[in-house]
Amino acid sequence: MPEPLTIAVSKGRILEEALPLLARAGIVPREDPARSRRLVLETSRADVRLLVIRAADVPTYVRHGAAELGIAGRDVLMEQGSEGLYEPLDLGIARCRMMVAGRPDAPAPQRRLRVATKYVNVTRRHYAAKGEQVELIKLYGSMELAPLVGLADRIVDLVDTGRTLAANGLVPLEHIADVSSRLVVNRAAMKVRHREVRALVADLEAAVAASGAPVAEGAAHG
Ligand code: PRT
Ligand code: MG
Repeated sequence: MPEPLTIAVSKGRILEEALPLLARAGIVPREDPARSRRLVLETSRADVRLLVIRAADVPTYVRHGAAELGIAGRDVLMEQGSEGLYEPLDLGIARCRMMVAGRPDAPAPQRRLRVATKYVNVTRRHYAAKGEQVELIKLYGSMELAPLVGLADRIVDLVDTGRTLAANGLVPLEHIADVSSRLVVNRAAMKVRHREVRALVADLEAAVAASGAPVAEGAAHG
């Protein structure tokens, strides 16, 4: 029996939506990942195990080959870059939009716009493309608070229903990107374990197709 293939996935909404897809590919964790404290989960397939880690850490594990595959939000991939990764499949799960948001009533400031976000790279590129110089404020969460307390004029965050923005008196102002979760594959594993990896990608592709979500991107990003 060769080493199992390892899929890195984050707890929370991505795992919740990934589990039905994985199940359709015959991959069911041996314990309930929502309850288990274990970070490495064996599955019903002896050739596949799961690593349960933080969303922002998934590309790192896969890039370094600690996991051959991973499931990562496009937001995280846009922010971190997809160096060392193939991105063979849009899983169509955990969908949302990355948006600029702010207070509806705020006058334009007489200084550089202050933008709070955890996506500083994406935000820098977004404003650079518009030819605007902004001051970036890096936060790790609860971005919606920043405009309320005068920390920032705008935020860049993920929006799904829009309820979080509305609850904090904010409105979406600009659309940056549509986000869903992507399957990523370590480039070296794609070569060295080509047959196993291709077979698993094909299983997941079939699972996505069966779920009625969009299928392959076909593209391999560098
Ligand atoms: O929670 P932790 O700090 O470990 O990490 P994380 O916050 O990155 O993880 P998690 O599980 O919250 O999100 C993981 C991934 O889910 C993200 O990287 C996205 O790819 C995807 N995703 C999809 C979302 C949302 N939809 C989403 N709505 N992630 C976060 N949100 C948040 C958003 O930041 C905002 O606070 O939900 C709020 C907005 O939701 P609405 O419905 O009120 O608009
Ligand atoms: Mg979170």
